[in-house]
Amino acid sequence: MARILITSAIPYINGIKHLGNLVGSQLPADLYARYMRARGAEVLFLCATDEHGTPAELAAAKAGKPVAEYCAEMHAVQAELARGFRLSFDHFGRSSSPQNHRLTQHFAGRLAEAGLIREVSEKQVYSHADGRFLPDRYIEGTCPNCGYEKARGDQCENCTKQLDPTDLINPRSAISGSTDLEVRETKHLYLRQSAMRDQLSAWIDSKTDWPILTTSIARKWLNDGDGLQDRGITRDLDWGIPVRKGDADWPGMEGKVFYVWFDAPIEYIACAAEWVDAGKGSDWERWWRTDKGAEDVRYVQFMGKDNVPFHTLSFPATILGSGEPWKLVDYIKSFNYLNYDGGQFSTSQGRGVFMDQALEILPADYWRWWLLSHAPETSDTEFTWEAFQQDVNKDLADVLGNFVSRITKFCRSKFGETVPEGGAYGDQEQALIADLQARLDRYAAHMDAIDIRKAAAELRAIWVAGNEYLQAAGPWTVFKEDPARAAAITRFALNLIPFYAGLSSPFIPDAAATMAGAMGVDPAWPDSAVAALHALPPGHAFTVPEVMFAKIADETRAEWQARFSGVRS
Ligand code: B3M
Ligand code: ZN
Repeated sequence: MARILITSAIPYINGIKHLGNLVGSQLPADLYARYMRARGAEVLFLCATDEHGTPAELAAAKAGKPVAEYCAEMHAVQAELARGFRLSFDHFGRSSSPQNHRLTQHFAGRLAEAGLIREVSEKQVYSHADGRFLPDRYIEGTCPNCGYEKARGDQCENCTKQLDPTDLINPRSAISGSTDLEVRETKHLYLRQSAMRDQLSAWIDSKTDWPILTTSIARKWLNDGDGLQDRGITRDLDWGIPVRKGDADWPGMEGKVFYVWFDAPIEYIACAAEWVDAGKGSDWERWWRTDKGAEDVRYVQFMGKDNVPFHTLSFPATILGSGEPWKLVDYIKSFNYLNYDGGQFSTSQGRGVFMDQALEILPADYWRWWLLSHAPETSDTEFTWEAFQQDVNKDLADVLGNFVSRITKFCRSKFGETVPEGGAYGDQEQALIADLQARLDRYAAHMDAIDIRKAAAELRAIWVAGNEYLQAAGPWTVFKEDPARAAAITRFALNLIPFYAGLSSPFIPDAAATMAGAMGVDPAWPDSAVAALHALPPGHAFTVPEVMFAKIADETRAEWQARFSGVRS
């Protein structure tokens, strides 16, 4: 049995994710996890909240809460939304977990022993009023280049010039506004990624089957400018994983924490340990250690393109540098951006539709279907309300929902709520079986390759084929002349419902459960089209399901469009 480890990029804790975030990692990861389980693979699907860093501290301060409390609350909120979208994580962990503390400190210790860490003295801005060092982007002042008064310490938004905080005229803290700042000397740890350049480069070169989007970003960072830069992995913050060398203190690093991007990917591993400690599994090392059973695991990661450098270079540098037999990723599926109605989704500006809002107005399946069938795989794509309304109404209501409703209602009225007997399948049915078998094979091939839009297009075509069959066979007309033949058509069409449920389940799990439930079966992946279409015997009882998908009316669409046109308050 195939064993597949699947991780989604772990969402930041500071706020609810928008639909662009969702379609860029968690949702496609869930699609793949559901598909692989349906195909009989043993799957471990992990995600977590990414809880460290300045943004988490600031969001907690804004909410007027201690940061640990804020993170615990927001974790619960995100977990609930994940359930709402039917994200089938085996565990939804937390990067602030004790397991991640231990593992992160362990990796740092191993890297130090391997000579891959160097200490660097830096000058950094300290704010007396805030009682803390300020990251570059939390210092504001006047741009020396263009005079813009709200330039950030890392870059001027107005003229795009890259800046150092000390370049700013009249610098102040972006947190408190205080100008009582001082440049202080501070010591940090750097991971010597540059020493691993050849090893990483060879590893990336060996990944000939990866999406171009993934490898092109990795190569750009490997080869740009001076090549792979060493990277600071510690910060002067209160909230985070204390800098330690395994179990031991790290002299000179007291009071410092690891950089959020150092510990966040390690949470992929820690999350498996959390899964075991939560009593959901018995052995996490057989997923993560190639000396303990993970050598035959296929590990697939999902993420937005902005996260690719950290997963193709930094995290592999941590793993390889440890010198221990940890599992490296086998395949990285990355995504471009989903834009929103003529602009970008933006968390900081509250622009677009956020996960909680989406579930307030429609059930998960509508969003899952539209987002996945428009996944930004080869280029950025755009969400518009018109496209959403049109596609959902057509694919889900007119094609799939209508098919299920029409045939179950027709059967109920003419033959009752059991699969009718009599009549024989003929050329029309043979032709459809052949067509569906070819489509089933193509659909499975696209899903295996994680070609999501192509898979969605094939699934849609499978739904359409059933609808066209029913239209052409016309049991309602045939019934008048030849009730036995009408019974055969009806039986065949009813058999399409569990077939559709099995195939559709990774995309629209709730509707699939409704379809299968109405037919008195569990959604299951079909062995073949011909077997599936003979599965429900005459006499098998069924029920007419409730309306599966309501159409979105023009007025409703306009209302939503207006409601979400501005900025979230
Ligand atoms: N939290 C960024 C993001 O949500 C970051 C991903 C971490 S993956 C280890 O886009
Ligand atoms: Zn400027």
